[in-house]
Amino acid sequence: MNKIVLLFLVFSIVWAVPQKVQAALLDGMFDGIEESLAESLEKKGEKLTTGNFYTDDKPNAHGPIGMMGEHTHEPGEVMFSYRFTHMFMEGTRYGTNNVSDAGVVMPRRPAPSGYIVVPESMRMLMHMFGFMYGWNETVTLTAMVPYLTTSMNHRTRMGGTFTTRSKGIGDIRFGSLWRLWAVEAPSIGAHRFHLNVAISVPTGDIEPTDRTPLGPNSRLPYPMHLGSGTFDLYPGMTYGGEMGRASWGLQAIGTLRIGRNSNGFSKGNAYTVNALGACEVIKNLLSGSVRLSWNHWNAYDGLDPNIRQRHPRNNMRLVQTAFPELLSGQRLDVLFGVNVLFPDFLGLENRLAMEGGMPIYQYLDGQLETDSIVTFGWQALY
Ligand SMILES: [Cu+2]
Repeated sequence: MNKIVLLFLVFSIVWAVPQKVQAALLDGMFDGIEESLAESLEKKGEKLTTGNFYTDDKPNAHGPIGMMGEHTHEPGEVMFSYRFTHMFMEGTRYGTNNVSDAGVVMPRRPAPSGYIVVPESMRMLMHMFGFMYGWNETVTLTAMVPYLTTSMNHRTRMGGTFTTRSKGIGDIRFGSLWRLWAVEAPSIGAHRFHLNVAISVPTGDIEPTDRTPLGPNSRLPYPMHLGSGTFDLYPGMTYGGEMGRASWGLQAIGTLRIGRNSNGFSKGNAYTVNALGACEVIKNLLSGSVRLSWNHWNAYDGLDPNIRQRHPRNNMRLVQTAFPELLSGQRLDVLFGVNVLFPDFLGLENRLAMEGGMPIYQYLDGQLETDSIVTFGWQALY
């Protein structure tokens, strides 16, 4: 019951509260800055434009496809998108060091060693269906539905191997983007700011099961879960700049868990900071991008008592992924992307994009390290 009330509240804030405001939220807040800017531009014979969030016919008018909520829409615009993401993890990392599989299962003390099983690699595939709608001059509404497929390969101390799998719908996310402020002129380029507000609903499975050496229906450890089990808030802020063929951007988004889930734990809070630069390589057709993505996530609070940590007979520690206090980390990814904008077809603007990269810095507490992330995407605008 509480969850229904909470859900209603959040929907009101994220989706319903947006009134018919016909301007960027902070219009008029920076009159002083705008006036002095306009004055100095006038001396160069230029005119300052405020409140324009629209970029015409540019492949880099949208950010790299691996990013979310980096662009807003004009009133009445509808966009559907499909993304396919492949993430590959291999090898265990303690701090910034790699530890061999043999090192993880070595029966010596203290940690990092002494597990019965070591995960060798993990693959995560995600299909993400997205929807965006420009409600008015200020607010763009968003919705995202992910479908996940994961698999993890393990090796036991005795040398045996086994694979566990989980798949299903993830946590559905509803959000809104609020235009704050925008200025532009030929010599200073365009500078746009918007607010990101989103909430996810715990639709993803936090009790996936599969066959393991413990039995045919063992509850799988935390990295195989398809959702967080909690309602999560994603507050953030995005800045986008543009001048000639170049564009750039900065975005910070937090992940805040509300309470604990039905199994008595919560994933850690997290935040992401993205910095990107892009260039229109072929006019109105193709752009390239480079993005740095900093990710920081805290360890879990609490644990699921039905996820076995120790062997029922000899009480030895089973596997690192069953210890949620070790699931924190930091990662800096570098990603290269391409956006292609197709000419209008049947009134639809179609875009194809790809982005891929790898971490250049990674700090983990004895967990599988990420090796590569690749995203393909299609966006159709009406
Ligand atoms: Cu869009």
